Amino acid sequence: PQPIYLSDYTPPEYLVDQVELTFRLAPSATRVISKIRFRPNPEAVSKRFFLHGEGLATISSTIDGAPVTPREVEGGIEVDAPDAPFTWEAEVEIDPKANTALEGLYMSNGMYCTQCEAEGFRKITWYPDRPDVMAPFTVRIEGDEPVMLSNGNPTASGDGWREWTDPWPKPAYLFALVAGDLVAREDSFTTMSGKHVDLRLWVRPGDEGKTAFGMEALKKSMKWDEEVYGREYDLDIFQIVAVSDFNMGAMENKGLNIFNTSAVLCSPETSTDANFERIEAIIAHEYFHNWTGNRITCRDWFQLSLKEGLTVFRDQQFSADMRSPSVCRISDVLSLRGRQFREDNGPLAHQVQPDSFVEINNFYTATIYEKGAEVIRMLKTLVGDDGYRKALDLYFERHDGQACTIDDWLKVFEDATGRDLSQFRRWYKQAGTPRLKVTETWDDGTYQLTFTQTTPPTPGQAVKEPQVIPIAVGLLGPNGDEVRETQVLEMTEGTQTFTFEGLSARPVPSILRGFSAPVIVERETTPDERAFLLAHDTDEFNRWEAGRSLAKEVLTGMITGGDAPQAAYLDALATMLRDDSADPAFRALALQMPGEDDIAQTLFDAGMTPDPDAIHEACETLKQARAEYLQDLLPRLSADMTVSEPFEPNAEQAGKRALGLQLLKLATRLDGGKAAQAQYEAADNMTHSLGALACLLDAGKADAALAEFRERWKNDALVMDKWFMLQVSHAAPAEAAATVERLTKDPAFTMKNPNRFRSVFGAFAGNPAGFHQKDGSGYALLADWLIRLDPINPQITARMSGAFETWKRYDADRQDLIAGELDRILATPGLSRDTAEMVGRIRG
Ligand code: DPP
Ligand code: ZN
Repeated sequence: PQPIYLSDYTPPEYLVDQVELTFRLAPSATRVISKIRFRPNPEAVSKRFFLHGEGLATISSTIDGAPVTPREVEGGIEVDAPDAPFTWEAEVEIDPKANTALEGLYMSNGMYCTQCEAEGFRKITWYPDRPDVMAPFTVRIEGDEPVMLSNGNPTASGDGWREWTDPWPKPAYLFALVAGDLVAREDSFTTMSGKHVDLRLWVRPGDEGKTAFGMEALKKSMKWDEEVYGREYDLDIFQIVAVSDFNMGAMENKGLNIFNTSAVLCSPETSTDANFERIEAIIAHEYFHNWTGNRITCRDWFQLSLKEGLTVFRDQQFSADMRSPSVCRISDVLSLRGRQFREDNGPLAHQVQPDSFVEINNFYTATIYEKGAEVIRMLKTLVGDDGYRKALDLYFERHDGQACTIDDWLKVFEDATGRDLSQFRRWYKQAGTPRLKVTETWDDGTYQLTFTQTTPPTPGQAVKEPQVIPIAVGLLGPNGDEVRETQVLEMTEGTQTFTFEGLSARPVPSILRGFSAPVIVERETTPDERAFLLAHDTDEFNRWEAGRSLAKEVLTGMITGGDAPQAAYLDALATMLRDDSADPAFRALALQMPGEDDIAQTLFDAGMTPDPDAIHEACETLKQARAEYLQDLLPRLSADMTVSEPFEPNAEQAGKRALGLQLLKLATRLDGGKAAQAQYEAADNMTHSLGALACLLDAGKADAALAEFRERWKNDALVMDKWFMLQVSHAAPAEAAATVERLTKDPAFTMKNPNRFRSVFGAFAGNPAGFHQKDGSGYALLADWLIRLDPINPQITARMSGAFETWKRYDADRQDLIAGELDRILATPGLSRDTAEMVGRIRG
C-alpha cells in the first residue's frame, strides 16, 4: 500500500451543496439511494470527478437523470461530469450483517449502526469521503425497526419511515444512522439563550438502569461549554446511542453520538469509580466535539490533532473542574507516560502532525490525542488565560463552518496575542520526548538553574531543533517554606540558564510543576531531597512526583544492585499517609506502585537491558516490604476510609475507596486475603467487589469468588469483561499465557466483540512479566490471535499489535523471538493494510 503525504494535499475538485440519502434497511441487502448536488470548486487544480467507494454493489447511477457508466479506479470511481453544477444519483447495495470490521454500516447485537470516522462512509455509498467536503444532509430511513435515527432534527415520519435533517454542513465522517429495538432515557436542557433541547440516551431494553449518570454528565458538559468557552448547542435534539460492538470509545457524529456501551453505561452495582470517571470524561469529550471537530473540522487527516488534541484538553479541563484538579493532573500524566511516552520512545513514534500515513485508522494514537492536548496546555501557559480565551473566541469566529489546519489554529493565537509561534510549531512537527537535563549552582544568595534540552532521534527524524519549553519552577527554603512562588521559565535555546537573586539559603527547587511540559526531567538529586519535596512541596503534582521518583529509584536500585534508598522511601511514604490534610485520592495515587513497564523503560533509558522477571520480582519484594513497614497504620487508616453514606460516584467518595483499596492490597500481603474475602462478601458496589477480587487473585484465594462472580454476572457483558481482564492482569508470570488460553476457550469469549478481545489480550499485553516470558510463549500466543482476528477486524488487530512496540528494549533472545512473530504476521496472506502498516513499522 502506498503512503499518503500531507505535501500532496489538493483542494477537492467538486463541492457538495446538498445530500439526500434513503436507506432501505435489510440485514444482508440494505439499499442506499443517494441524490447529491455537486458544483465545481473554483479553487480546484483539476477537473476530475472522483468518488470514494469500497465494497459497494452499484444498481444504478445517473448525472442529471441520464445514466452514466463510472470507471473503476483505485479506491473508487471516476465519472465524466459537467463543469457546472449537477445532480448525481446512485443506488447501491451493501451487507451490514457481514460487516465484522465495524466500519461503515454494520449490525451489532441485532441493531443497525454506523462508524464513519475516518473513512467508513465510503463503505455506505459513493461520495467524496474527505473532511474538507462539507454539506447539509437529509436522511430517510425505511424499515420496520421500532427506532430509526440519524443526524440532526426529526423532520418527517410515517408508517415504516423516518426523516432526519441536519442543517449544519458536515463532512461524511460525521454521518450516523442507528436502527433497532431501543429505549430512551429522556431529558432536556435549556441553553444559555433559552433554547430548549431534547436529550435522549438510547440503550437496549434492560439497560435503562445504567443511563442516569451518563445523562447527568451530558447536561454538565453542555453547561460547562457555555460557561467556560461560550459555546451553545445548535440543534433541537441531542442523542447518544450505546452500542456493544464498537472499535473506539465513542464517536461524535453530529447530534447523534454513538458510544461503546463501556463508555456510557454505568451503575454502582456494575461499574467502578474509575468507570464513572472515564464515562463522564468521554461524554464531555464527544459533546465538546460539537464545536471543536464538527462546526470547525479538519481539512485533512494530517490535521487530526486539531480536533482531538484540543478536545482532549477541553475534557481534561472539564474533569479538573468537576473533580480534584491535582488528582486529575496526576492521572493524566500517568496515562501520558504509560502510553504516549512509550509510543514516542519506540518504532511507532510520530509527529502530532504527521507528514504521511498508510492507514489513517492507525493514527488515532496517544501522540495525536494526549500529546496534542499537552501542546495546547503549554500554549495556554505561554499566552496566559486571557490570551487563550481571546484566541479561542477568534478561532470560533473566524473558522466556524470551515475545515481547518493546525496552521490556522496557531495563526489565531498569533493574531489574538501578537506572539510569534514559529518555534512553538515544532511541537507539532518533531516527534520524540525531549529530555531536560538540569544542573544548578549556588553562590552567596544567587541560585542558578541551567537546562539543556535534547530530543532523541525517531524514525525518519534524526536531528531535532530546540523547542519552546515552559518550565514552571518554585523554590523551597531549608525549613520547607516556599521562598519563590511558581514562575514559568520560557526555555527556547538548547541550553539556557535562569538566575534567582537574593535568597538567604540554598533552596530546593521544585521543577516542572504541574507537569508544565511533556518532557523527561533528568536531574541528579538525593533520596533525602525527594523525601523533603514529598513532605513540603506546595505543588501537589510535584509532591506526588517526588514520591514516585523515590519508588522508582528503590526499584531500579534493587534490580541493578545499586543504591536502593528503601528506608527513606518507606519513611516518606508513612509520613505522607499519616497526613490527614491530604486528599485520600492523592494519597492513593502516592501509594500506587510504579508499573513494571514504566520501570522497564526507565532502565532502558539508563542504558540497561530490562529483565521483566527481575522487575516483577523487585516489585513483589517492595510491595511486601511496604506492607510490613506500614502495617501499624493500616487499621486506623482503613477505618477512616469507610464511606457510611449511600454510594455516590463523586470524587470525594471515590478517593476514599481508592485509598481503602490500596490499603487492602497491603493488608492482603499480611493476612493472606482474610480482609479481602470479608470485603468481597460485604460489597454493595463494583468498586469494592472488583478491588477485593483482585486482592484475592493476588493471594491465590480467588477460586470461589471467581465462580460466584461469573454466575452472578454472566448476563452482563461489561461486567464479564472485568472478570476476564482481572484474571489475566493478575496472573503470575508463568501462568499468564495458560490463563489466556483457558479464558479464550470459555463459552463467553468471542473475538467479534472488541471489548471482550481487549479484556483478554489488552490485559495480557499489560502484564509484562507474563507476556515477555523467556520461552516466547506469550509472543506466539498473541501473534496467533492477531493473525486470526485480522480478517475479522483489522482496526483492532492493528491496535493490539502495539503490544510489540517496545521490543527493542529487550535482550537479543527475546528480540529474536519477537522478530520471528512479527515476520510471521507480515507473511500472512491477505493481511489488512492496517495491520501490515503497524507491524511493518514496529518491525522497522
Ligand atoms: N470518536 C473518536 C473520538 O472522539 C474519534 N473522533 O476521539
Ligand atoms: Zn475525539
